[in-house]
Amino acid sequence: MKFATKALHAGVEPDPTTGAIMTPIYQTSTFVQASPGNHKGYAYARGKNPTRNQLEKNIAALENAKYGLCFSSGMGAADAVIKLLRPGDEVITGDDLYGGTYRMFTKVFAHYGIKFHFINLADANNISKYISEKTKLIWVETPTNPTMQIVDIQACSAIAKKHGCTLAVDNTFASPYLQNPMELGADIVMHSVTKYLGGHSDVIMGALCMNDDKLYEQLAFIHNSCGATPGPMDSFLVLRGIKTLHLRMERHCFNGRKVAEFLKSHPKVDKVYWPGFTDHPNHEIAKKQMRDFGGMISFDIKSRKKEDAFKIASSVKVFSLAESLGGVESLINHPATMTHASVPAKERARVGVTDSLLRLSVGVEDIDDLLEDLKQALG
Ligand code: P1T
Repeated sequence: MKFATKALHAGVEPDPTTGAIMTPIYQTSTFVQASPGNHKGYAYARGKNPTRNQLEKNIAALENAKYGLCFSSGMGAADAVIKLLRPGDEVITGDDLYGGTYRMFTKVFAHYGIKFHFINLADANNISKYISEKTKLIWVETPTNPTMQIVDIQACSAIAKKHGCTLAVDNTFASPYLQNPMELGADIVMHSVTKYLGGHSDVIMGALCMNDDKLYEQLAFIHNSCGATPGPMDSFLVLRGIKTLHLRMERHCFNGRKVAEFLKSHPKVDKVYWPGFTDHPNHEIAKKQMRDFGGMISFDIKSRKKEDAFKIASSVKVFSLAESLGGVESLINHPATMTHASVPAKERARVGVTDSLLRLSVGVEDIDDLLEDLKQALG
């Protein structure tokens, strides 16, 4: 089945009792048993819920994976992966990550005796300098949030396999429409479903996909035991959102390119971070592992003044100033004070997350209105 067909149909069956074409919202916490243990495959909804199960199958199909698990947030999904580790284990990850992921690694799991190395993964060879027998996990975000670095998934997978450690890829920025990390050798694909998969800024959710039976069993155990599972209404909304993922992504990519080109030629804009530019340092890798370049763009302004960045962020009329991304509506974000505020200023500066950096999630509105809006906001 091709992507567009899978988006609509994979894992989704008409309701067996009524034939309803839309997956019912099984708004129930528990399921009646004829005698103890004698049930129809569903006992308690933290463990299994039919609406959620259809969504899990659907997302797994989009990532060409055997298994999918949905969580109550992207962070809930990432949390489950780190819970595979033990005190003394080490993780190699990028130095440009979503601020919340960085916060969870440094402020929660570092206290459990897990060591995180935050390194520049734009050159995967850097991993060799930090890898040891203690390394159990390589955690990659690509494209990265917010500086749109591209990490070579295949190169990371070769290193992970050689050293017997797990490779997890946060595929949130690309979505399964643009990139399928399992096909490039990842063991786990993670999503903030909140973003492109949900697509309508109305749900917080996460997901993990994997092929390995043992890894699935371990993660499903953590999923049920720790309980960060989403409700059926949210699962329904995401199933509905995914039906147009391919259509939305086409427009995100089209609009993203136009906005990136506009910003690049604007006299007040200095640097534009977007992997579709031929002069992006890892453009060739992006071309190899992604189908297109998406609608996420960051840019720095020539004045390098925080006040000027704030003025732009507050002057937009079609774009909205808000955290998050991947929804149909265009958003602008000031990473240093919003999404990446928990990353220390020194660390932020090292990767280019300056006080004058702005990030755009380019939505699916008419491109003329988006360009007009940016033009007037930039002044
Ligand atoms: O918000 P949540 O669903 O828990 O997902 C966390 C997350 C994980 N990974 C990446 C790459 C992300 O971008 C996010 C969430 N990011 C934002 C809210 C943001 O505006 O960047």
